[in-house]
Amino acid sequence: MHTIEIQTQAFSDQKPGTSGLRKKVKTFQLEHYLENFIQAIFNTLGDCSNQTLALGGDGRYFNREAIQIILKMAAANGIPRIIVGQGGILSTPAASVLIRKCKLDGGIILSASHNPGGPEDDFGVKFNIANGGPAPEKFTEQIFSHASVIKAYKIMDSDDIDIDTIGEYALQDMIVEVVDSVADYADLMEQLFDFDRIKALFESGMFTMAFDAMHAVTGPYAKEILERRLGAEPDTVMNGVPLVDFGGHHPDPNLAHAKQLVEKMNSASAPDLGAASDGDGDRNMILGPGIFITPSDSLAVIAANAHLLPGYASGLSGVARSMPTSMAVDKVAERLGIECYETPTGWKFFGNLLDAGRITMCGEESFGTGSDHAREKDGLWAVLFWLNLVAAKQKSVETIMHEHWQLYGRNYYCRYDYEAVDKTAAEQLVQDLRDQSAQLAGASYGDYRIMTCDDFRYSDPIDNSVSEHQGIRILFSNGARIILRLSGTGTVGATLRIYFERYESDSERLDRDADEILQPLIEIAKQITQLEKKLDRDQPSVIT
Ligand code: G16
Repeated sequence: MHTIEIQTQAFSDQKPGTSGLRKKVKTFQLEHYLENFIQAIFNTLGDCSNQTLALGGDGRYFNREAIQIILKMAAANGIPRIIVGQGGILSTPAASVLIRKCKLDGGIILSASHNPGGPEDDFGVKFNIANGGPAPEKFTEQIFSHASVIKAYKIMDSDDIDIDTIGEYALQDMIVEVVDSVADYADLMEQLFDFDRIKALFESGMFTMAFDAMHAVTGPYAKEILERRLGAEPDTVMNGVPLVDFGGHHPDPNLAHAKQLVEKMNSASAPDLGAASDGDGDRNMILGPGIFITPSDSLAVIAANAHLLPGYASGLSGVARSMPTSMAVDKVAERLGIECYETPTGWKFFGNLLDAGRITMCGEESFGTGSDHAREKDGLWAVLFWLNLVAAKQKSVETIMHEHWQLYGRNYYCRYDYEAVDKTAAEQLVQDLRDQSAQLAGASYGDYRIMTCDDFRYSDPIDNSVSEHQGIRILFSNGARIILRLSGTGTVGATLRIYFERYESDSERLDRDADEILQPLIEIAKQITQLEKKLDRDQPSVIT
């Protein structure tokens, strides 16, 4: 067993996006590709001899091979200790919890999140820092700089490590500790929520739920927490066995991809609560019989009711949402008299606010909700929150949502995604809009008058770093919004996301069809951007 130094050449496309580096598996399998990026992470860390790390992934195709390569490279780079989830499995929130609990210096998480898996599909690598959260932009920019000039990487010439058996192993001078992937995370959930109350709800025989793990990483977590610790029926967890290709499905918990669950929730025998999580367990979708709770509404409900749950009984210091997320949570913050921060898309932007104690909860329209218990969004946490809420209020999901709208008004909301469109055309469309923004202010479209049109710029209140070009905002005088931005997580061409929002406070108009309410805004967006012509698409790929 010895260290070898391999000569390599830089790849020009290793710039991390919204959440790490995501590429096709075939790209990661190119000779030196994964190794270059991992070495760039180690080079960014600098002196590795005092860096203890977590390592794990969502179990998708290439996870196990990548883990072995990373372990051998970590040992060769002088990392003294690395904690690996058993079988190479760690959900993204569980990795965040592990880094925080064991006071590690960071972690490497292998996941392309909700993107499909398998030999023809996606893989990803991201680095989380000591607070348990995604590395901030200045760190990922350094990774990219190192990756762009890399000439060599170090790796051990050694046998694979047994990552399936809990215990400690030596790889040259490095200790590899293989730990239970679920236990620490499940223990933390037990501290945050009233498990006795939830257990009583299940035991009452009056309540059932369905949780769709989508053959992704949350299967074992959900089985342990929902079925074993909380006593839910044994078949509560659907698709609970993680598969390397997620059973050929797209592990994205939304109305388009969690079809089986959606059908169940719209059937006559629907359970009382339906929920799903994604590939790496950080996203969530909440449903009641016949009702879909938008992620933005879910964040608002969670913030409004946090004081009812043990982990949050002392109230919230503040809340935050990403800019395209609906402004429903702003209304809650206003009533609670707490600050509501508006950040760019990307969980990494919440890290500083959470670390500084400015916020307790945060969320995004992209099916992400979380709190200061971790530094990642957390799918099962959100599901447990809703379960605990139903148990505490003894009310249905639908009633909780309707009562919320009655009190705060309703932010009708939806998102159109145009996936895998021509990258140059999509970038040009956004640029055209930027160029047009001054003329758009003051323009009227039927009842809608544009107040301002700008390109969102975020100045972090903690470290004063500035992030430019975070999405075009078209803001109307009646409070409605159209937001356009290019996704930072796709792997083919570009994905244009358009977000539509309109607030309604008239109690007679809270139960309308969102499509109908938002249709005028959708038409305005098409007219202003000429997207159908410019992108050669007459329909979005996904509507959420
Ligand atoms: C990641 C980020 C989220 C972001 C989402 C969508 O989620 O962690 O903060 O909202 O991507 O980003 P984009 O709109 O740029 O595609 P995940 O669940 O994919 O890791």
